[in-house]
Amino acid sequence: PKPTFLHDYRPPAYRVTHTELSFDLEPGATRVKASLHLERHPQREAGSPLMLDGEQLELKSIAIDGQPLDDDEYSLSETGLTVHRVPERFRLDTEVEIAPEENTALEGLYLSNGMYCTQCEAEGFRRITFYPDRPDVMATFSTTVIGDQARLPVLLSNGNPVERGELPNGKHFVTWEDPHPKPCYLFALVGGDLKKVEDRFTTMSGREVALQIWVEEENLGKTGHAMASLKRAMKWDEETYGREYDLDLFMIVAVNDFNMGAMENKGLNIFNSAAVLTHPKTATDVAFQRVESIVAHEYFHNWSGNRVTCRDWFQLSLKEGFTVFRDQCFSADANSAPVKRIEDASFFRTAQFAEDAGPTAHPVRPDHYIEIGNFYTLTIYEKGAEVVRMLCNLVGWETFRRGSDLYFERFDGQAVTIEDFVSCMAEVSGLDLSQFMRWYSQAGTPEIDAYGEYDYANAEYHLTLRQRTPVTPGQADKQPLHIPVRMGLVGTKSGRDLSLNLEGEDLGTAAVIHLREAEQSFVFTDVSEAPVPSLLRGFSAPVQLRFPYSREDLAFLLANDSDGFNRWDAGQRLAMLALDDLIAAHRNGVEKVMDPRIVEAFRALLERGSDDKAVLAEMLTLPSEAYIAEQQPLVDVDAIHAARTFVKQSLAVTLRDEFMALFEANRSDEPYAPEPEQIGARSLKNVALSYLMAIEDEQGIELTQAQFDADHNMTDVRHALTLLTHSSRDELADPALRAFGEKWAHDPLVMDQWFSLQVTRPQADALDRVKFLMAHPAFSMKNPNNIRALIGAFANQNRVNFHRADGESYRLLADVVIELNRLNPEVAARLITPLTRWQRFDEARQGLMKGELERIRAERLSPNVYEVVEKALA
Ligand code: B3K
Ligand code: ZN
Repeated sequence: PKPTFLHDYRPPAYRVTHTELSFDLEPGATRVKASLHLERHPQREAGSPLMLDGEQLELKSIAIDGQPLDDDEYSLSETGLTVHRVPERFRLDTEVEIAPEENTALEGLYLSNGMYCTQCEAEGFRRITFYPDRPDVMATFSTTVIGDQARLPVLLSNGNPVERGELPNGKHFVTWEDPHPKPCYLFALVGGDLKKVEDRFTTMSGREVALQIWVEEENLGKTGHAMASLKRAMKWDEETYGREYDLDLFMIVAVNDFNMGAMENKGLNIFNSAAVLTHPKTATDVAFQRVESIVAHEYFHNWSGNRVTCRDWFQLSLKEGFTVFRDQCFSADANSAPVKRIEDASFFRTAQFAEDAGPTAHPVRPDHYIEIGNFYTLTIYEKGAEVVRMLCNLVGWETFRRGSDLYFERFDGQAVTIEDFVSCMAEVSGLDLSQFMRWYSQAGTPEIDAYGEYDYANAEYHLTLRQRTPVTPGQADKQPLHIPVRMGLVGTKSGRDLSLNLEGEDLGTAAVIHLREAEQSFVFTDVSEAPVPSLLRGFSAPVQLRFPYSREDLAFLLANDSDGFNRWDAGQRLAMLALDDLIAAHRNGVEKVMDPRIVEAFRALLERGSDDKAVLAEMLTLPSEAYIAEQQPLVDVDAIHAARTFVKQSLAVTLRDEFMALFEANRSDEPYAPEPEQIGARSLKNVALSYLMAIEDEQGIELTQAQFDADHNMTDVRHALTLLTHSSRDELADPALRAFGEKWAHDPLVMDQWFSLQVTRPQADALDRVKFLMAHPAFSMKNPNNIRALIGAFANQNRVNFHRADGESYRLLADVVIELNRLNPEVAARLITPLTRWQRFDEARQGLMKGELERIRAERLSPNVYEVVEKALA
């Protein structure tokens, strides 16, 4: 496979102005007829051949302007079709046969649980018909879907239904028209036996929109939250961005087999059922919140992605970074804003930092790829969102909104670039954003080393920031970035934010300073008392910040920082210092001793309480093993696990009564609602319970068992079952697991949770459980949710067992990847991730991990898996 390069971009030789499709969904012989209205691109020379993408298609007929082509007038290859000579404007008619029944890659047209559905982004449409499968070709679509009336009573596509009728042999058809020009990656089709839930939304200009969620009959009772989220998202986008929906119908369809969360096809979003279905008895608070944010994300794409789309796939973050930023702000408004920021930043610092430090690191706008399907990454999505957030913070919300209006107005109906977006922001703000653009081209996490000194005699505070971006594959030279650092100086006497006077300018008590040089000093004057600096408030830039804080400084910030995010971060940093010592002690075989300052800081937190329970729950949660590992020079999974367990147990022993009181104070029999107040209380109660279970406190065990038995809602039941399963009390866990597994055997989304919580248990039998559960009737290698819940959860969340010294877990993962490479390359490539991080481990594990990567490399590989493995072994 050969890479595609950004610098090779050229507009297409021919564009499609209108596309007519007709699908005959016949088992074993699905036929697709396409009529493409084509014309030469004005910027391209006359006489170019017409090249269309196409894979796994059997061509049945081809004609230009009604004239069938002779065999020597075109040629076919594995990847497409070339017509050697074509007119300036013409109609191309083709007919192909495809095999959705055999499509296990879940790209193009495939079957999920007996229903036909599509996934075309990024390059799936070429598995449906011959077409210029690139986002800068935008056409209106008219689609007729034909199917068996009994088996496929519902036939959907983009836009509005304009005609329907009966056909011979028990078939029927529906014709759909989508008036908005779109790239083919936004095409969608669904055919199946589905039922709908319907609602309405009146737009800001008074138009009525019908909202439909289509599901299998047994799931009709699980759509309420998605529908409510959709309506909130529509309203929010009108109020916040002035964006109105543009069709009379908006549909969501839930399917069980889906490679990702969901897809923003025009007017017909297709969702992984895990990202749309909820019920208090089957979905946790986390799942409810995930559904809310994904429904919103896909809806927001209607403007940021569909109306204004990407010129080429290198610009993917143009739509994804912006849309993630939009969904993050939506969720922050709908829930607790500080806790949303803590969750996002904490996930980012764990997972995106790791990606940026590994062999697959790439810029927010990559400059080459082999398989674009490998670039739906945390860097494109989450780092892309952080970059947009920085832009917003740099220019201020009102100006950002004007820039966004300008962008949508100027580029409506076009396929554009990241420069086009940033230039709108530069234009409305008057700022020079040229240095800022480096955020898009430079990979790697910038590191900032900060030093501060208080000059008593002159009442000055001197802050020095030094930035450096580490080398990443293919990028040896790094330039300084433009980094906004939001900060305050917290007076050690008053505990208050001091006024910031920087070079004669009064910045109030909180400000953003701009780091542009490799090293820069900032002198604050009239600093009335010795301060502790609070830096990078709200995680104002996606960087790793180091400052030589003492434990007293951190305990002070934890208690006094006016910025909620940095209060949380101070607690995390404090815990990290203690964990570092304990990891070293474990490695050196020295007795572990708990730092009393940590215990006191936690006691203070518990005594003080908080208005925002969800924030307090975050503050009481220790850094994850994955995050701790990210902060270590060499990852020792056993030492990390032992150290973290030790801290947790020490806190639980000393603060046992406090945790018990916290648990009691936050239980409730109220009917379940996925609302911020309730979610916060449940988190806090469940965090308390997990401390009690860390020491297997007898009363704690009883409470856990009772919480499981009470069966009040899935958040509580799952948490209790997880605590039992991860404890040493198999005599309690086993019957509970059995009862749960039997009760929910019919519900795939609950069975996925049952898989995950078992394979993440720390006990040494976890790998055996993985193997055992892979043979369970509810598990299928063809279902991506099953793969993620069982194999993915084990490899990414059970660090001690995945990194077993005998390498048996690496072997299992490689076996699964090899099998999936044939079945579903996109999911296979993603599953390799933990093996690509071999550099971070000791030599023995490095050898074992590389050995497995080499074993994978020896197979006949899909481009997806090939690209990842090559990078990992480079
Ligand atoms: N745009 C889709 C992702 C498609 C991934 C294809 N391999 C979902 C989203 O970001 O909204
Ligand atoms: Zn998206």
